[in-house]
Amino acid sequence: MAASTGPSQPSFSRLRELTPDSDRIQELSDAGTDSEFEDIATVPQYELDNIAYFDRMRPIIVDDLKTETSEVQDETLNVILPFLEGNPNEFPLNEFGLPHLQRVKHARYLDDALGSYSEHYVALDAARPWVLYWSLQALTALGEGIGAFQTRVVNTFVPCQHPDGGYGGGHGQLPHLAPTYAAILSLAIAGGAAAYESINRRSLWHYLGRMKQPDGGFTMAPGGEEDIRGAYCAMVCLSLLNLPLELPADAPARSCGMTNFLDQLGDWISRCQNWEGGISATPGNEAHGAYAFCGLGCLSIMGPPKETLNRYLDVPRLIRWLSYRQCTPEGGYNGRTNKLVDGCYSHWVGSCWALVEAANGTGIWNRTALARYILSAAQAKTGGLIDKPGKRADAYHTCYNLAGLSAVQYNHVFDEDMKGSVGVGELAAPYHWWVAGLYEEGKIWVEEDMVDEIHPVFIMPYDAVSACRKYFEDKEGF
Ligand code: FPP
Ligand code: K
Ligand code: ZN
Repeated sequence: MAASTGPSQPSFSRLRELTPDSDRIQELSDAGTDSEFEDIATVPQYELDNIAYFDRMRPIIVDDLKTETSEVQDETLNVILPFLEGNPNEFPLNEFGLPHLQRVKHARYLDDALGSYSEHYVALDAARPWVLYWSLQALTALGEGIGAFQTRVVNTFVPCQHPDGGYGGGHGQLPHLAPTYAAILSLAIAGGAAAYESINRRSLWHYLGRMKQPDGGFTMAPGGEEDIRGAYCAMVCLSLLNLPLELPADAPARSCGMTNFLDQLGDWISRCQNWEGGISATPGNEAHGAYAFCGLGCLSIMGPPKETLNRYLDVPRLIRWLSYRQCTPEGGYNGRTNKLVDGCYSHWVGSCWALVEAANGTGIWNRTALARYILSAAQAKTGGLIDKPGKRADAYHTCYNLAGLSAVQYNHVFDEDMKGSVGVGELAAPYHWWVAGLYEEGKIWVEEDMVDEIHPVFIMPYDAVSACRKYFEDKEGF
């Protein structure tokens, strides 16, 4: 190999430069060049046992080109590493040396999140249905009963429902598919006939019909943006509420010859997979973890993942892109190429794996490292979960970190032949999932750090999913 044109040799100088503990990094570096695991004397035993060697060290090969991107990545690593290697929050540790899940603090944080807000939060008004969904879902993930909120949830959403169908953020606000999705999930989590019956399914069906576009996708609002969130949100509503797949007579897409909500939808999703292998908001855009989950969720509602994912996506290229989202040594995920780790992608990317595994059996993810990021770096000292150390907790990051932790802890399987009392009729594929057991290999949590199982397509409790669908399967007409 000609030295002048070959790849540059690994240089450890920048590793030292980045760290306050240069001795430790020197040790890791020496061990790296010699491949001598035993030399890493300062690494606690739990890490040696459970966290793969290369997953706990700084990058060996560092590009000498400095850019804004590389600098912010370096700064971020310096903020995060102390949380992976130590315990700055002084949380009680489990037997693997990682912080316990701070269940009591998180539950208290979520109770607060469901309370009153000062006028400073006015910008959040249109997202009120989301705050309810994130908080309720996160509470159920922590195993907390939400029965006490049932009536309040119904009362909150009644005035958000628009007379022409769908939900807005509050009384008098225009409907939009995002708050509609959050409202339907919240009502389904709350459960019970009062919650279910509060939903005007007929007007919602018409509303969804107005979102269907001639190219197969869905807009988020009348005349609004068409993106893959729309496709996922529409499929979630149609399936959970057991609405007819036939387009309503007044759906504008009928004038282009469409008759069914699924017309051209798979092909439209297919066009959202880009050259990176990931999935973007709309055809031709940058792939992003949140949109990847929407795409996979949508396809997993349209039919068995083995059929739909393999028919409409290049699954091996998708797997490659998803696996590249896991950051080393952070352990958590980023949402897109060359961006920063963030706890919410524990779900947006982490929850893709169950769906991909159902499609071709292959998940390339380090569950141990993801759990380490969530427990060590994504728990706020005073409760709630976060993007990364230094950020404030919010209901969104609390919900999706916990959903990611659940994805890590359970093995979900799709069973084509599953027979049950629920899951007859249209869009019935998502009622064929069950939890086959716990993930054990390399686990670094104990019982106390377990969250509840979460339905891999809807991101809410399994029993709330089947109870809602069953209610509307048993009901005649709208
Ligand atoms: C980039 O933000 C993030 C996006 C462009 C996508 C956000 C979309 C969702 C969270 C999905 C919503 C899903 C439904 C079901 C409505 P950023 O640039 O701040 O973050 P990044 O640097 O991590 O990409
Ligand atoms: K982000
Ligand atoms: Zn985030």
